[in-house]
This record gives sequence, C-alpha cells and structure tokens, in this order.
Amino acid sequence: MALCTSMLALAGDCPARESPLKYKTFRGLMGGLGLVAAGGAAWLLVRACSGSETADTPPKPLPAAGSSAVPAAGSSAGSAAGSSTGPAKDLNARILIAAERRLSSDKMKDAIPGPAKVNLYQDAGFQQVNRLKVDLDRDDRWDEKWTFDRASGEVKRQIAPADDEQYTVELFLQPGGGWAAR
Ligand SMILES: [Ca+2]
Repeated sequence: MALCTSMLALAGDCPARESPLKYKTFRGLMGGLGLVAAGGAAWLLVRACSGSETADTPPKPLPAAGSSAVPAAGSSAGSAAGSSTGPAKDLNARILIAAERRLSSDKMKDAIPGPAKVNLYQDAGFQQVNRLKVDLDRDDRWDEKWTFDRASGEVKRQIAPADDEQYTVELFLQPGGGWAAR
C-alpha cells in the first residue's frame, strides 16, 4: 500500500487515499468543467448568430460600459473645491446634513466616511455644530471652512482654491440650495 501511495499519489488516483471529501471535490470540479464547457458552447452559439445578424446593426453598448460614465466617489477630490456638480455636490449635501448634528463634545473628527476629511466643531454656547473644516484630499491642509450662523440661518463657505489654507473665495448658501458670492 505504501507503494500505491507513493506511486499513485502523483496521479491523484490512489484508491487508499480516496475519501468522500475527495470524491465530492472531484464531482464539483467536473461539474464546474461541465458548466464552463456549456458556457463556452453557448457563447460560441451566440457569437455565431450575432455575427450573421448584426453586420449592419452595431451591438448595443454593454451596461458595464455605461456605468463607467458615473463618476467614482472621490475621483475629483482636490480639484472640485468650487464645483457645484458631481461628487462635490454630493459631498456638500452630506456636509450640510452632518452639520445639523448636536455633538456631545466640542469636536468630531472625520465625521463623514469617504475620501474627504470633515471635522465638525460645536463651540461653547452652541447647541449644535456651528462650524466645520474640510480637507478634500487629506493632505492635512484644510481646503474649506464652513461657518453656520444659527440665529440667521446663514451658511458661509470659505474656500482655499490652491489648498494652501488661504481662503480667497467666499460663498453663501442660497435659499434654492446653490452657492453664490455676496
Ligand atoms: Ca487639502
């Protein structure tokens, strides 16, 4: 039996080493191969048919190709500081929601999961977040500072377009939801 083990183990065919588990694995493997073969045959069939019928009608783009048009989250971090479309708009909406929080301390670091770092601050005397800072690219330099005047409802957004903490752009949240300079 030792001979069998040593000789046939290489071929994976030794009866002494046969076990239900191994048989199951074998069955699974063969089943998988069968599926692959069936899939390949079906693919060839489809390809043959479509090849004869779509000579003058280009195939529709695959759904996967269309999905690539959707911008990936955070793909434009750092360059979209002043933008009001796409991921930046989504981020701004999430920031405004986060800013409605009432913190149990004076600060909440990294309050929004994602590529941008957002720190919330609730200074003494405030019952909810009254300012926040945004680091779009997490380079430890703030790209934006937001201030919430809870009495008037005014939301001021100061932006450092060069990511150098020089806040040269100042925008205010408009009643309709957009941003505008004063
Ligand atoms: Ca930054």
